[in-house]
Order: sequence, then structure tokens, then C-alpha cells
Amino acid sequence: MKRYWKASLVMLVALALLLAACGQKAASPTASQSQQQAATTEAPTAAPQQVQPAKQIVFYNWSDYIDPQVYELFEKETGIKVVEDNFSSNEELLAKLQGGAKGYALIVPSDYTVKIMIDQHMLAPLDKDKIPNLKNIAPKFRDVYYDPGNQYCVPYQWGTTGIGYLSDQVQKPDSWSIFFDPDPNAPWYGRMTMLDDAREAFAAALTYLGYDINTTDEKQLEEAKQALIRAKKALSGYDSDTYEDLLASGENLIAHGWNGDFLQAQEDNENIAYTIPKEGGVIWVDNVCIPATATPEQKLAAEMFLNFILRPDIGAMISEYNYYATPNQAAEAKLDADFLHDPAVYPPQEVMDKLQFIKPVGDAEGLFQRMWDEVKAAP
Ligand code: N2P
Repeated sequence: MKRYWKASLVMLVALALLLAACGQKAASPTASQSQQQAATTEAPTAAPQQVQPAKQIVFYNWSDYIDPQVYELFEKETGIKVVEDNFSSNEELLAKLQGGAKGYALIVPSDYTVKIMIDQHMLAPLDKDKIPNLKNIAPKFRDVYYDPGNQYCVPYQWGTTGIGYLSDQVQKPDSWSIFFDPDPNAPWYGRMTMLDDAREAFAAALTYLGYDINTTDEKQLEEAKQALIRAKKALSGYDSDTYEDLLASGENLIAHGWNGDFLQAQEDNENIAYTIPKEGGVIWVDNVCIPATATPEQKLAAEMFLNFILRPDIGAMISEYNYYATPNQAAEAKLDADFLHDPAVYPPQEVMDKLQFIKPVGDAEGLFQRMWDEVKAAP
């Protein structure tokens, strides 16, 4: 008994020493850079039991979605290094976390996936005291159905899903029929891609057919599946990460994808254009959230990062890089008028009226997945 008591006392002391040492080196969450420098030479003032931010966190993000300079600036200011890992669809992100992946401090699910994750207790509630810049979020992004009052996530960027094309070689595609009723003699036959994304691919096919993109009617889904199989013959592949580059290089002529990705690629090829077909398209809001599996240290560092990206200058920097619209109204005020008036970023009302949000479909999620597997397996 006594021996154990002694051993735990030794461990307790060791732990206290370790925490004190951490407190000496790590930045306090609100410390400015100069305070931090002082902290490395002065005796620690933080109580040993106080959580210190992790020195390095992993951000699980969509590809090409943040200016790498943001990481550099954040590290300079806080000493915290952000390492990025990428996923290509909400379903991939969800499956990864459900499969038990740990170590991610930040993730970027879209609206409907936030709802699924909250319902499955996969997210950690935000400590809003650590994120005062939440006040910069525009009111309409605060009370969203999937996370009322931003209890779990910070709205990151919003955008649409439509069609990108090379305007010097292809006439503006005005209908999703370009994919679902493909002309084998057209120059783009075999030079098109669709997103490697079950819900997005079905949304395109269901929109073409005039159905609700969140239908769970098996007959409608079966029809959409057949349309996707027809389209498949005209595709060079499914791609959610490099499709815009394949247009820029001229390898492909048409792609199903997200507006900002095409606008980014205009920097490499000015002939890239973006359109939402007459039947409509998808609108979405992506959000940065903290998985429930994050340690207190990772969570604190993640909240410091969230507060940082919500700064008006950093928010503007992010939109200038990825060409997506920002839910941050203080950042928006810093963006160029050209950007704010670009209909590919801010669709006019008559286009907005034709956009639908992907919503959670409960048990039918499995149905979408099974049918998507069948599309993928089709010749
Ligand atoms: C960025 C992808 C945007 C995310 N490459 C679509 N939800």
C-alpha cells in the first residue's frame, strides 16, 4: 500500500514538473508574440493544472482550400504548427472518423454532415470564450439548421456545385444533359469528369430528372443511378481534387465541380468558365469543427486557430486564395468589389432560387451509398 502511495507521489511530482516545463515554453492562448518571448525566459505563471495548447495540430481539410500562408502567420504568432491532411468528400471524412481515426484537431464537414456528426456525438462543443471573433460571422450563418447558434462549428466558406468548361472549345452547357444524355460524337465525349462524391453525383442526376436531391424514393434513385451510368461512358473519370487542373491543362473540356475550384484554375487558364445549368445545382456551407476525440490541448490550439481565421484580414486572405464566398462579414468588407460582384461567387437571385442544399437522409444514406457503389462498379 505504502509503496504504491509513494510511487504515485513521485509520479504526481513528475507530472507537475512536466506541466510547469510545458507552461514555460508553450504560448498562452491570448499571449501576444512579445509576451510569448518573455514567457520563455520568465518563470511560469500558469497554474500547473491549466491546459496548454498543443504545439502541433492536424487539420483535416478539402484540398486547395486554404492559403498555406495562413499556417505560417498563425505559427509565427502562436508557435503552433498546423499540419494539413486532405479528404475528398464528406462521406470519406465521416467514414474515416467513424472508423476510429484520431489525432485530428480540426475538420471541415459541409452543412448536412455537420448535422450527422452532431447527432452521432462526433463533435466537441466550442468554447466560445476562446473564439471572440465569432462575432464577425454574418447573422444568416449563425442560426443554421444543422448547428443552431454555431455551438459546434465555425462557418468557413460557402459555394455552389455546377459545371466548369473551357469556353474557347465548348459552348456554355446550359443543361445537365451534357452529362446524362451525352453525345458520343461531341469533342468532349470522354473528356469530362464528375465529382467522386455519392451525394453530389446523385444531386446532379436528380436535378437533371427534376427530382428533389434529397429524395429517398427508390424508383427515383434507381432512375438517377441509370442516368449516372449513362454519363459514366462519357467520362474520363471521377475526380474531386484535380479536375480543375485537368481543365486548365486542356486534357478535359468539361467538369462537374465546385465554383471556387474553377475560379482558382482561371489563374492557369483564362478560358475556364463556370455555370449553373438551367435545372439548378447544389448550394453548401462548409464548416470548421473540432472532433470529439481531440485532446484538451489540441482543442485549445484548434480554438485559437478558429479565432485566428475569423480575423477580418485572415478571412479575406482565405477567400482571395480559394475564390469561395465567406460567411465572415468583417472579412467580406475587405474583399474587392470585383469579387463581391462575380456571379460565379454570388449567384443572382434567379439562380439562387434553383439551388438546393443536400440534407441528411437518415437510413437512406445507405441506399445512396449502395447505388453509388453500383454506379462505380458499372462498365
Ligand atoms: C475545395 C473544395 C470545396 C469543398 N477544393 C466543397 N464542399
